Amino acid sequence: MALDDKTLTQLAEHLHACQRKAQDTTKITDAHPDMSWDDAYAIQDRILAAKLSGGARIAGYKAGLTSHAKMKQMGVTDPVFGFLVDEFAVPDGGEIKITELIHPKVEPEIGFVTRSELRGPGCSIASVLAASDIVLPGIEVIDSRYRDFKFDLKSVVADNTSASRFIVGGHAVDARSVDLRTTGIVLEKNGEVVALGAGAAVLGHPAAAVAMLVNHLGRRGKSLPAGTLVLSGGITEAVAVKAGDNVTLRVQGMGSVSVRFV
Ligand code: 0L1
Ligand code: MG
Repeated sequence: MALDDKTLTQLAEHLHACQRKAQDTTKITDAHPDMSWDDAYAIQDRILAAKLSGGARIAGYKAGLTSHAKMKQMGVTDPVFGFLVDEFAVPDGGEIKITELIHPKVEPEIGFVTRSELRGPGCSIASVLAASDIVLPGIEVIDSRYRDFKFDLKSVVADNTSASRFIVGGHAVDARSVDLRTTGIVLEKNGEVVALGAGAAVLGHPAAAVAMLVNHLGRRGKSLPAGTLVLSGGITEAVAVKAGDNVTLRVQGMGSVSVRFV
């Protein structure tokens, strides 16, 4: 660790406050250029601890920056991982108040729900599929707390990988009954197609992102419990939204999931 305990706590409190108040900030590595990866995840852990002590429950995990389109958009080469809590969940067809967010963007994703515990290292696509119950369409709403999305990867990790809202819905299917590499998706905004792709855009197979998450947790002495939702990462680049926008994600063989920004 490059940062001391007090600094980690102060940075977590700052980023958590920015998320709750929908206020932006400069990236935290500007003031702490030596911040390490362990520091970044320690800050994220402190934000989670604050949410749990405030009554929130873990709703799942997310992998981010998992597609080449998104990596190119962000100028990075590695995925990142974050947590989802119940306060981020929005029902299928529900509304999100734009005033509660800073500069939201939506990402089309495949959600996995596990039926048995997954533990790394050594987790593979095959182990994820064997341990998965269902897969279903998911829209992730990201809302970086960093001004104008100007950040580096460590700052993004500390900021819980920009997690802010998520919506899952449509028709869940058996994870082993579909070829997720060739599963097509169409993202619509106000009835217009704004992005399209296939599951293979996520690291060759969306389950690869889940396996990387499990191996990441394993390195930190943690596992992915049975019954956990994992958003496996944007299949396309993220699309900006504003008040009045209706967003629908259609996933081949799994129906659609929608959300409205008001
Ligand atoms: O879910 C993600 O792909 C994480 C994105 C983090 C960077 C951003 O805010 O765009
Ligand atoms: Mg995402």
